[in-house]
Amino acid sequence: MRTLVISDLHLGSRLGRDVLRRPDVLDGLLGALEGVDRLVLLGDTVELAEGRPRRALAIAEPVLRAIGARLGAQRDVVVVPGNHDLALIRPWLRAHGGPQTVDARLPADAGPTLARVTGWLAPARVTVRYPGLWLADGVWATHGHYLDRHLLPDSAYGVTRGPLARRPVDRVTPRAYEHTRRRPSLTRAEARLAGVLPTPLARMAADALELARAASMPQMARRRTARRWSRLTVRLLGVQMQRASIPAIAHVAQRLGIDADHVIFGHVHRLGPLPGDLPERWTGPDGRPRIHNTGSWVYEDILLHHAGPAHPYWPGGAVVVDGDGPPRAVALLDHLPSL
Ligand SMILES: [Mn+2]
Repeated sequence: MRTLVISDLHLGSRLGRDVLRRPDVLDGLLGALEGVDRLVLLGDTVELAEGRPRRALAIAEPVLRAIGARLGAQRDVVVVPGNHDLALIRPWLRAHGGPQTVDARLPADAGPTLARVTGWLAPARVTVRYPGLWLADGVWATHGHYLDRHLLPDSAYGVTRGPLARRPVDRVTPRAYEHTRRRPSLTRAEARLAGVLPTPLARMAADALELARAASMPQMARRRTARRWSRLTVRLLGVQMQRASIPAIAHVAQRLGIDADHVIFGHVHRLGPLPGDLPERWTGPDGRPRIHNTGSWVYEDILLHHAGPAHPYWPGGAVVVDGDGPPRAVALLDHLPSL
């Protein structure tokens, strides 16, 4: 059983950084489905947080139809919403008060927009899971936006009062991470900026948020790629948020009571671990679980800054889960020298 996990397609994003709308990039993904039994879309598949869902869905439709057609009726695709496409399952979340388990299975028509998206993926066999799913024994995958709750001061989320305020050893259900109404949310701030600012300012805001996300992930060993990063990027990386995302996602898994050897997430758009990454930085406390990131399918100017592949922020990342071996990060678009 071979599973290919991709995330953060952000199809239909206002700034057009979603590379899968390009035919040559889509061909690269379709080619990579050869020999794959199951495709997991691990969140932020469609950009529904920027306040222009009709346009985003119109751009997503042909891409998702092509993926469904290539998979065919004998293969599976799993849709796991993230923070930018949470609108797909909002009717279900409201009706159920949030997921009660870490791998809830939702009906493919749990909301009108979800029904359209899952319909486009036909004839592939579509299932919808949230907030994550077990891909194999000891391998759990989730989009990863729950980690945002551990990046900001707890008081910003009212965490000092709710169930997340209890001692770190206490277990919580995913519902504890869903209840953010009337509280600050990175996603909401991001969406508002992207939706209302004039394009040049929206671009700056998107860049700043990409930098913030990047700053929360480890850098590669300097010799391999760091010198290719812009000086500004390097300076902004590595201060307050550096290396915060991996401990935060490990913390999420611990709070949810997930006993995994491997946790796969997306959300921060940083493919890894790659050769040149320090393995000890890609784990939870005491070396378990090992953490893997799926990268993204968006082109982020400020992070790439004239760099080409191979680069941890080059679009086209994926994680392969295959048999009994550990999950491994793969780059599917390194054959495209420019995007
Ligand atoms: Mn996300």
